[in-house]
Amino acid sequence: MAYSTQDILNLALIGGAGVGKTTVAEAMLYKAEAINAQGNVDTGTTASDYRPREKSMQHSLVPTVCSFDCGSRHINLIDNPGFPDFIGRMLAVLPAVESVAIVVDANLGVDSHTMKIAQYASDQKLCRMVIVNKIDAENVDLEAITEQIRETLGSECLPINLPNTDLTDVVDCFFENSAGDTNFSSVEEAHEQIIDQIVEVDEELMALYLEEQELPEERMHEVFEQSLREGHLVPICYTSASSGAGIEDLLTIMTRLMPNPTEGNPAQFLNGDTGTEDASVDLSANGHVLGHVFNVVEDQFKGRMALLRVHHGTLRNGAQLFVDDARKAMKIQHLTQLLGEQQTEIAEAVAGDICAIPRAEDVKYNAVMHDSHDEDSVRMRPIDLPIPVYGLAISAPDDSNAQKVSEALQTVAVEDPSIAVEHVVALNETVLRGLGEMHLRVVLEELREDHGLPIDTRVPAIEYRETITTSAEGHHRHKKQSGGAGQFGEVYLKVEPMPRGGGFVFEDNIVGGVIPGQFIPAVEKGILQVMVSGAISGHEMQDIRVSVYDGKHHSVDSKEIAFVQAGKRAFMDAVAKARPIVMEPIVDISLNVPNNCMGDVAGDLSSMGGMVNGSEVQPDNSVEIQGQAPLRELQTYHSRLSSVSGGRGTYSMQFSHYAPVQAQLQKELAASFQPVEEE
Ligand SMILES: Nc1nc2c(ncn2[C@@H]2O[C@H](COP(=O)(O)OP(=O)(O)OP(=O)(O)O)[C@@H](O)[C@H]2O)c(=O)[nH]1
Ligand SMILES: [Mg+2]
Repeated sequence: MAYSTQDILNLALIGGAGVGKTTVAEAMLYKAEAINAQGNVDTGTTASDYRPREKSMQHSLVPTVCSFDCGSRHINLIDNPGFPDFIGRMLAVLPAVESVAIVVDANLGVDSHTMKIAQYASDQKLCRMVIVNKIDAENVDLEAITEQIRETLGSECLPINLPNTDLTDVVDCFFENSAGDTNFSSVEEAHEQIIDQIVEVDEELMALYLEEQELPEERMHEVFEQSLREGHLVPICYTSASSGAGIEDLLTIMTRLMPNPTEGNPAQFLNGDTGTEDASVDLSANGHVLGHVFNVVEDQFKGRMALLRVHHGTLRNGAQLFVDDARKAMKIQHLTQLLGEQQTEIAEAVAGDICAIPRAEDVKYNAVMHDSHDEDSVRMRPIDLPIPVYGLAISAPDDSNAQKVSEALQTVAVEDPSIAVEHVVALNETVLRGLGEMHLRVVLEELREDHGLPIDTRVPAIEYRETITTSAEGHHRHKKQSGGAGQFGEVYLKVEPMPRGGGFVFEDNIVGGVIPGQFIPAVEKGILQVMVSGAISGHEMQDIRVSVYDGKHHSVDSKEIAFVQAGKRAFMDAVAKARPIVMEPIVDISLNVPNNCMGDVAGDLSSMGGMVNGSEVQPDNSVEIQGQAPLRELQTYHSRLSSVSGGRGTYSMQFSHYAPVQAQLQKELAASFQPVEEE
């Protein structure tokens, strides 16, 4: 079907694990006749969960694009993983869509994870709808769940259809105002609530409505879209993806009401080398091509495929595109549209569309692809992705595989924005970091099984940091006379603590050239050596301002090496007087545990020097706990939580901040530190 920007609907299914996103996607694809038979997650036959590991785990692990036509619309539906550990993968696709459907399990309602991701969608200014799925399940109380959705996600959530009395179908409350007995509330009440809500975004229309008690038909669509855009209306609809109830109505709502790319809020691009200036992109199908890579998929046989959302212009097969600020263009060949695993080559993708670019070896997640150097500095406004902290030190058991393991790790990091691979030089350790135990387990399984790589793991060393807590002055005179030429350099400096995140600031406050300008970089170099290797415990230093304000030089003996040494020693002298401390990473941890072990889990957390900041009983009688604890104690938390919760607890964590370690630990770290002396 030929389609234009106005026909496109980009929508991401988001929500917790197991709520039925993949099954809803499957039911929609089947209803729209995009697939011949409705598959099932339990038998591993869905279009979306096609990867072997998704089939064996019966959970989605990677976002999957399913593009299909329905009526006059071209729908790009993105099914996402629901596990909190994979939240980074889900968040990364949000800049590609105008709308999200938050899927809620009719049995369980909204939990804190769902609230969190719904908040992300709202912060991204995406149009939202809610799908209450599994209405066929036993003993569901849909009225109570609807109330809970409105309490947790906002009173702007309003039913746009209602389940019928025996929950085998739904009754439309918006288009036809059709008759039919409903499970709760009434068609008239739901209809009126929606109309009352949408007229609020337009004062003139509101006045007209109050006068005539009716809305002009031709204005209805426009105010509905405005309400979605402003987050003033979040329609709720009901489905049973397994029985098919409500699926046809869901498709009708999506095709008739959910925004096309020009009706949603525009993606937020930045321009300029500083990355602060807004760059508006107007979705015109003419002119320069500009797209954003929201996901990258590695296939060990087919290579890397970049998933691109076109934001401007029309991308044609064979076009030449620049990747970010690269000078050389890459030729786009085999432009593709995806329906799960199925790939269909297409001739072009218009502004607003989502497509895939195979053999995109040099393209990374978040790249901007464009066909004119005018757009070299355009970037997507960064989304606030969680910082991965759960780490495992990785090594190959033998040297022959070391290179392959290292390459495979880089590949994994390209696919998932919440995976970080870092080489800690000081410890000579390669550390793979993710959001939790399951996250890394899945990634390591992929490496071991799919790539056939033997990989050893162990608990990584903690990356402590050093800083100072007060201002102090330091001085060093470096003087050396060894046979012929001598070395001379003298430095006076002052150190000051900076707020967390301040990094390192170096100020040259020398007057009268007492240290000649050409030696200042040498002084800074000496100081940086200590900043990197640490002064008291062998860990990197941070949040320090250094001002070099006096010194001496010698016309013959002053040389770079002398000022490096003088800078280094003067800095160490100042740090020693500035009450240095060692800090450790503290993480935010979210736990879900059975209610009856809440006390044990909280007690265990506090025995590790952590604390509970809040807890909430969930509809399934589990408890969500939010807390903080030192990463040092959480490195092997998986087995610990497993024993306290009888194997039924789950958790994920992300970096929060650095905090001082206790005095005893600082003493131990300092005692085991042996600075390398070089003169
Ligand atoms: N009774 C009932 N079961 C359903 C329904 N929809 C899905 N399920 C079942 O619920 C389980 C989870 O469904 P999925 O579609 O995999 O859920 P998901 O949200 O994609 O889960 P993740 O991929 O882990 O995020 C499967 O066993 C489905 O068969 C429904 O409407 N009614
Ligand atoms: Mg799924």
